[in-house]
Amino acid sequence: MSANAFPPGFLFGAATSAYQIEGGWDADGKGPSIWDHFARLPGRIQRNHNGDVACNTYFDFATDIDIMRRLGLQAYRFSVAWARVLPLGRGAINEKGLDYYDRLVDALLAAGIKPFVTLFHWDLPLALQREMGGFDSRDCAAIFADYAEIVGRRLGDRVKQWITLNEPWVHATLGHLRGLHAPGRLNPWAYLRVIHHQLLGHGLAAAQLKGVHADAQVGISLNMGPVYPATDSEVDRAAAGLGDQFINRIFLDPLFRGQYPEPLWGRLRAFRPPVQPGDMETIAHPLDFVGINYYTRIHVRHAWYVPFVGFWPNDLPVVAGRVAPWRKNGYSQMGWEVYPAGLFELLFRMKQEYGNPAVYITENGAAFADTVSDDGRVHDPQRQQFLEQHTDMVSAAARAGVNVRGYFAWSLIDNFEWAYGYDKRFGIVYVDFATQRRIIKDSGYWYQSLIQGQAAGERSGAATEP
Ligand code: IFM
Repeated sequence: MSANAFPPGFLFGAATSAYQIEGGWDADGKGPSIWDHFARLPGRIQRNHNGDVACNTYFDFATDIDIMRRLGLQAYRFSVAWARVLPLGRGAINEKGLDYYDRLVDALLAAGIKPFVTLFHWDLPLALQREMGGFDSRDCAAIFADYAEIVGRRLGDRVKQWITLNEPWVHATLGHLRGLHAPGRLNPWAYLRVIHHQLLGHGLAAAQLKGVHADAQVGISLNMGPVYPATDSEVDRAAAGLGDQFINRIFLDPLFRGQYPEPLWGRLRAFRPPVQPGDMETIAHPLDFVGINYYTRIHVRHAWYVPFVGFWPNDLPVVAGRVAPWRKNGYSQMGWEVYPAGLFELLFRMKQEYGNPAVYITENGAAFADTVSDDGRVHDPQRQQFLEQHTDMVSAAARAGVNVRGYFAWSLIDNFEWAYGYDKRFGIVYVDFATQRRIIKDSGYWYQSLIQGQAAGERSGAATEP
């Protein structure tokens, strides 16, 4: 493989999720989700935005597929709104909801774009939250797997790549521990239950998906970030180890090693859910691929006052009287440090510590304050540079022997950025939310040229050279 090339068959795509783009929140029999409810609570979302209309893709996906085709995307990752398929989360199926995804998949395939389907990207049917506390209840795992099977039966003849859960850490942490996301709970006792039950749901769903289509490739998307100590002190280094377990290994270890990471798991014994015989085997059933969602790295410091874990993220600009060295790097509009080397580090770690599984970067991108210029274009040099630097790291990781198979920019289009509403734009395509007009940003054109160059290299055989 030559420098800055990617392995043969490497896929370039872009990603979205249902609540963030679809709109049509109650169209054609869809049931309410926890996000439909949460976003209506005053003050929960910046400027009280919500996903009722979003990018209107429930009513028009053709426009975006046309854009994907122009960009040369080879794959598109989207999520299914559980409550569109099962308005109450279980029981009666809403055929019109399934029809929508059926049409979407057909249109993607007709455009030569491979669908990657996520089954749960946080928009749990509200009925399941009300009846059982959602994933706080063990029952939700089996209910999720049944829903996965229903979608698998309908789409699995054409969809081969499945992602059970998107960022289960975020759903547990922001949704059940910190109350910043739906369902808005602040309950430390629910936290590990929600993690364990999501993992169990993942394992059960993987088995059921493969049960209906033996050739289904099933993975999971995890938000990951390397964790660094704020200083070189022993206590901060120990804090970083715990931070890594809290953010990364809490999912990686059960999935790849069949056990929760120590010493974190022991420290949290007061909060642990009952783990039943067979659970860890179900969770650790071999994955076909793992999805990494990468945005930034994390610094932590020892914090004696934080019970049980004893660490806290360090976002102070000054450490021990000096400007923290990592403050020298750029930041996105989210306040997240731009740190491309972290992506290489995570990828290489998958090779070194977790047996070199197939990996897709299922999300990577950045929000910047985009505007439409007088020339009608959206010039977003910072996002373009972000994508260049990160895709370079992916290429470098592939050259270092990491089994990386594809890269999805987050996001295809500007969309509803959860608690931040529509003010944070991650798209490589700009959306004018008043008119639903799309404008391909400069970063989108740059991505198009990367893909074209790679495809040309593959045709001439360059990408397969050692
Ligand atoms: O928009 C989100 C996405 O839904 C999940 N991963 C992170 C993105 C940016 O915050």
